Amino acid sequence: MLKVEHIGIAVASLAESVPLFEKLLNTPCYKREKVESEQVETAFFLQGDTKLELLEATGPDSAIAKFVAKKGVGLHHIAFEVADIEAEMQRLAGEGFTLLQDRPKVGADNKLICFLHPKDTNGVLVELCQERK
Ligand code: CMX
Repeated sequence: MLKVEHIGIAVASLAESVPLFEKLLNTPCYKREKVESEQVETAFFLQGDTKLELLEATGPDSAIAKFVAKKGVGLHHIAFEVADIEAEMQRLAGEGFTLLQDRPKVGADNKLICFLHPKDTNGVLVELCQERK
C-alpha cells in the first residue's frame, strides 16, 4: 500500500456538513460527486496532502444509510492507495482478509476500489483504491 488516499466520513446531510467542514478546515469543498452504484453523494476536501470524503446516502440500501442508522454519523472508512489493485486484492485474500468485491469496481473520484470486511481489520472498514487510467 502506498499511502492513505482519503478518510471517509459518513454524514446525514451534505447540506449541513459541507459548511461545517468548510468552517472547521477553513478551506472550501473542491468537488461533489454522486456515485449511483454506491447510492452516495460525496464531497471532497483537501487539507495539505490529506483528503477527506464526506458521504451522504442517496438511497435506503446504501451502506452509508445502514451505517448512519446503526452507528450514527462519523468515521466510516480509511482508503489506501495501491499501485496494482488486483495484485493487492490477491495478496490480501491470500493473507486471509475477506474482500467485499471479487473484482475492483468504479468508485468516486475516478478510482477503482475494493473494500475489506471490517471484521478482519479490527473493526475498521478499509478501502483499496487505484487511479483509473
Ligand atoms: N466500519 C466499521 N464497521 C462497520 C462499518 C464501517 N464502515 N459498516 C458496518 N460495520 C459493521 C456493522 O456494524 C456490523 O458489526 P456487528 O457485527 O458488530 O453488528 C458488521 O460490520 C457487519 O455488518 P453486517 O450487518 O453484516 O453488514 P452491513 O450490511 O452493515 O454491511 C459492510 C457492512 C462493511 C459489509 C458494507 O457496509 C459494505 O459492503 N461496505 C463497503 C461499501 C461501502 O461502504 N460503500 C459506501 C462508500 C462508497 C465510497 O466510498 O464511495
